Order: sequence, then C-alpha cells, then structure tokens
Amino acid sequence: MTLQSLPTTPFAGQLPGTSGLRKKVTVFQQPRYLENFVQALFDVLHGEHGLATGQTLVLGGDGRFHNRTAVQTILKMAAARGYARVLLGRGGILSTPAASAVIRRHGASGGIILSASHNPGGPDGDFGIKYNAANGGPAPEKLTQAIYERTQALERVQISDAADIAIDMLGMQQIEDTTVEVIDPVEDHATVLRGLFDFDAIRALFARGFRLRYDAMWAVGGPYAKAIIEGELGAPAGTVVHAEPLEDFGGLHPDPNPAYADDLVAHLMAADAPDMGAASDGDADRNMILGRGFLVSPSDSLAVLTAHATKVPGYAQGLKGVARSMPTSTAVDRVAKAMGIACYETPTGWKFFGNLLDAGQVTLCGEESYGTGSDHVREKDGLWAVLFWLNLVAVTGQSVEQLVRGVWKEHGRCVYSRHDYDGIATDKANALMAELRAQLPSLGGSTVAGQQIAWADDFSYTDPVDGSVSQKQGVRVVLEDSSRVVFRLSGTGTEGATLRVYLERHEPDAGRQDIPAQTALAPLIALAEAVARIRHHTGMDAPTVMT
Ligand code: G16
Repeated sequence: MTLQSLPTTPFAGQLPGTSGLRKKVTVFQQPRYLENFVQALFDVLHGEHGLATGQTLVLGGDGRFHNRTAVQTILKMAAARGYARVLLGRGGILSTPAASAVIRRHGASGGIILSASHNPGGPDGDFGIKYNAANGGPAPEKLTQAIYERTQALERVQISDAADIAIDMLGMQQIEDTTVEVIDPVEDHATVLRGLFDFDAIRALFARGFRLRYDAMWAVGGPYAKAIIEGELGAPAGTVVHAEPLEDFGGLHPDPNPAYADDLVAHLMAADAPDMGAASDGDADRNMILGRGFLVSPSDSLAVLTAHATKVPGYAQGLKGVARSMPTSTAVDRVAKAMGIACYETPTGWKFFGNLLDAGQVTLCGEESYGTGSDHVREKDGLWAVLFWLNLVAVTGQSVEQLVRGVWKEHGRCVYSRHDYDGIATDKANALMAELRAQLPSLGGSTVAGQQIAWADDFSYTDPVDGSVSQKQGVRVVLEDSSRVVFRLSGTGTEGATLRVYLERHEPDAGRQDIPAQTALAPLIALAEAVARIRHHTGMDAPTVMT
C-alpha cells in the first residue's frame, strides 16, 4: 500500500444544498468528482496538509446505487488523511439517524453520509454526500460554504492505492495505519430508541392485535424496522413491507408522502385497513403517519407529539422547547404556547436545529417535509417518529385519528398543503422569485385576488445561539387572519429548479375542519397565482405534486 497524491482540477457546482451535495449518479461517476469533494472536506477540517491523527470517522449511506463504490474511495482517502479509525456500517449502510447515533455514541469527530435521501436512485438516479459533525448533526452553513470554496481551488487529492476491502462482514481491517471497523448498522440506533420508548406497552399493543403497515419503500429503513418492530416489539411478520433495501428503490421514488407512498395510502383507505400506517424514505430520516382512513400532515404530527410528549418515558420530564422550519404550519406554535414552552422558527434544513438542540433550548423539532425528531440524535428520525406514535396509541388508548382530532379541537386545525412545481428551468424559477421579491415593499397593506395582505417579507434567520444570519429563506405573504402563502426554491433537487408553494389557513370551527384542504385553501391558491404568476413563469397549469 502506498499513499498517492494525484493531480486534479476543480468541478463547478460542488456547493452543498439544503442537505449536502446531491447530483446525478453520472455526475458523481466522473473521475475525481467524489475525490475532490472529500479532499476539500478533509482540507477544511484538518488544514491543507493536516492529518486526522487519533480521530474516528463514521461512514455509511442509504445503500443506493454507487454507494459501495463511493465507500471504497472514501476509506482510502480517510486512510491517506491519517484517521485512526473508521466505523463503517456493514455493506456500507447506515441510515441517516443511525449514522448520527453512531457518531455520538462512539465519540467520533464526524461522519460522512452517502445519501440523496428521498430522491430516486439507480444508475440514472441521484447520489449525494454530506458531512455530519461531532454532535451528530449536519454541517452548518459556514462549514459547507468553506468546503465549496476549497473545491474551487484544489490541485491534488491524496488517496491510498490499497485494494478494496471486504465491507459485508463485521470485524476490523487495516488500510495503511487506519483501522476500518465494520459495525452492525442497527445496534447503536436501536439502543438509543430503546431508552426513549415504552417497548413493553408497544409489545402489549401488538399482542392485543393492533395492526400496523410500515412501508420501508425498498430503502434503508427496512432492516431497522424489521429488527425493532417485528423482531423486538412482536408485530407479526409482514408488518414491514418493501423492507429489502434495493439500489434503485424498485424504480420508485422513496419519498413518504401521499403522492409517492400511494400504495400505503390505498391500504389505509381500504375497508379492511390496518389501524396505523407508516413509511420512511430513502435514508429513513423522514416519516409519514396514517390512521385508518386518515392522513396525518407532518405539521400536525409534530403538534401531537409535542402535546403528548410527557406520556413517553424519554420525554416524561417535559420539553425544553420545540422548533419548526418556517414553512411548517403553526400548529405546534399553538400547542407550545398553551404548554408555556418556547417555539422557534428556523429556515428549512435540519442543520438549523443543531445549535438549539446542542444548547438545550429545544427537545423536539419538525418540518412540513415529513421530518420529525428530537435531541436523541441530531437528525430527523423516521423510526423514532413511528415508535413515538405507537407509544402514544398504546398508552392513551386513542387511535391515530383521535389523537389528531384532539389537537384540532383544542387548538383549531391548521389546514395545510404544499404545491411543488418540479423541473422548472432554473432561470425561469429565479425570475419568478426575483419578481416576487421586487414586489415585497408594496405587498403589505394591499389587496390581491380579493385578499387583504397584512405583511410580506423574505424570511431571514438569526441563530439565537451563535448569532449567524441566514437570509433569503423564503418569501412569506401573510393575511390579516394569519393565513399565509410561502414561496421558496427547493435546495435538494438535481434537475432544474423546484418551486415550493406552502399554503396554510387556521380553522378554529370544528364544523368546518373536514372541508377538503384544497377547497379550504382555494382563496390562498388564487392569491399565490396572482402574486407569483406561476403559470406565466413556469408554463405549468398545475403543480407536479400536492401534499
Ligand atoms: C432535507 C432537509 C430538510 C428539508 C428537506 C427539503 O431533507 O434536511 O430539512 O426540509 O430537505 O428541502 P428542500 O425544500 O430544500 O427540498 P432530506 O430528507 O432530503 O435530507
């Protein structure tokens, strides 16, 4: 084995988005593309010629196509960088929340997660890479910006010429002076979850005949859900479906929302539906919850978990506070206010919750994009959310639907929908946002499409812990009754741009809470079109996806 220093040249566009660098597999397959990003990361972390002496790196991914190839490359680069130890999930696999758990439990200096999350996989699909720091959470913006700047100045990459190692068997191997330990991908995460929930109560629930359908969407969540829900909690075999992780997710879109988890929705709407449905995404950090014949919106899920948190052992002492991303509905704000705890509003991106969690200012966080989590790790956690719901159903004796309706009854319903317009030419999407921003000074106080606008702005966030400022995080148009429309461009796509339009209206009247969301939100949908001229800019008559 020898260490090599190979010449390279910068690639354009290696700027991480909402959650890491995501590109087409074919982009990552270009010689040196992955190497450059990892070299830049290591240069920023350790200094251009510095070594990671004595440090432990965690490595794993969601098992999508190209994962195994990328793992071997990164191992050889970690060896060249002098890491003492790399903890690698068996088969190169670690779900995103599991990677966070491993980093924290083993005192690692950080971890590299190979995932494009909910994006499709396979040779023509997407691939991704991100770095999580010693707290187990996604790198903050100042670090991702520094990595990007370094990618633009690279001239060489350092890598061992060692042969590929065996990654499918537990145990230790050596590359140069680096020990690579192949670990069980489930164990650390399962240990953390066991410490939070009343497994006996959930076991008893299944023993009473409670029926769950967990759709792992052919993704990395399958082995975790099988081991814990079927293995430890005694749910019948077959409770977890589509459980085998496939490199291309069976050709499907591993995103747990009503559009892409339509098979699960159909099962929960059927006459003989199970009591509860759940799904997780490509890297198992997102979750969707359903009751029998009933869809739970992610924003409502966060509100329910907050309202009932003290009924679960891990949160019996109470919550320090909660946080949600700005476009997430204000349901949790209302619950938090009634409970007398703080509620923070952050930009989209789980990384923004990290400081609040580390500083002990919040215990639970969540996002409209089917993400919920807590301070047990520093990532959102799909299986955690499912266990939380099971624990609540078990100890309250209420169904999923009853739990949600209980919150609506007390706090009103935040009727909510997100409209996505995918695959817009980037220049057109930018023009739409620029036109919106240009209107901001005059929108407040004006009437558009028959709606009286109270105020409008471009969300800017000052981190309450370190004071860092993140600007231009989404245009908000808010009405007198606090209804709102939010516009932002996605930071996770790999083709063109995606416009996200978030719509929210508070409905206190229980008699009107069952009006279908698209009907209840129709005036806001009209307002969105009037202020943003979506048809004009995108040429699209309807959203690609509505959740
Ligand atoms: C990532 C982020 C989330 C964000 C989501 C959608 O999730 O971690 O915080 O809400 O992307 O982001 P965007 O609206 O920019 O596409 P994941 O599950 O894709 O890692």
